[in-house]
Amino acid sequence: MADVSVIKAQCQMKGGEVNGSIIFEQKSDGGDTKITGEITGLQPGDHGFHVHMFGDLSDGCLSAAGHYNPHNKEHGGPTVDNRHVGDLGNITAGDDGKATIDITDSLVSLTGQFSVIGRAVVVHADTDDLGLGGHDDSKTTGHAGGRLACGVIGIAKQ
Ligand SMILES: [Cu+2]
Ligand SMILES: [Zn+2]
Repeated sequence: MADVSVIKAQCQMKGGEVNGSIIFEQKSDGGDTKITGEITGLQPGDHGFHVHMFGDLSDGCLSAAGHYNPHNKEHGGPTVDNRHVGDLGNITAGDDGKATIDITDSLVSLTGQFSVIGRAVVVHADTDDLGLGGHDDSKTTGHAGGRLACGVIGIAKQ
């Protein structure tokens, strides 16, 4: 039997005013991934928070393209079955513009065929409506608006 270790990845979010640091941790034999960290410089309130397809920031956060969606699902909230793998819902900034992130997710993985390592995290200007808002883009982006900051998920020291 192989030893079970913890896989650790990190993401530095950069966007001018908005910056942050996120840590991902998962056991090497799979299971839930813990996502923790902090983003500062936000407007108070909820902001969409997703893993996007590409770790390509050559054209800023735009070249990260759409939400990471290897199973061809609709956009949704983190607790429903019909969601993109990258759909982590919202993070909430306080009056000081700081959002503390503490998410446990069953689909975001650091290992296997659908690993998110090398992909990008994006935080948005607006609230993710979790697919329920009835806007043209609710079922694709959660109507979360512009991209404030992004970063590539990279392997961290274990
Ligand atoms: Cu996004
Ligand atoms: Zn999505």
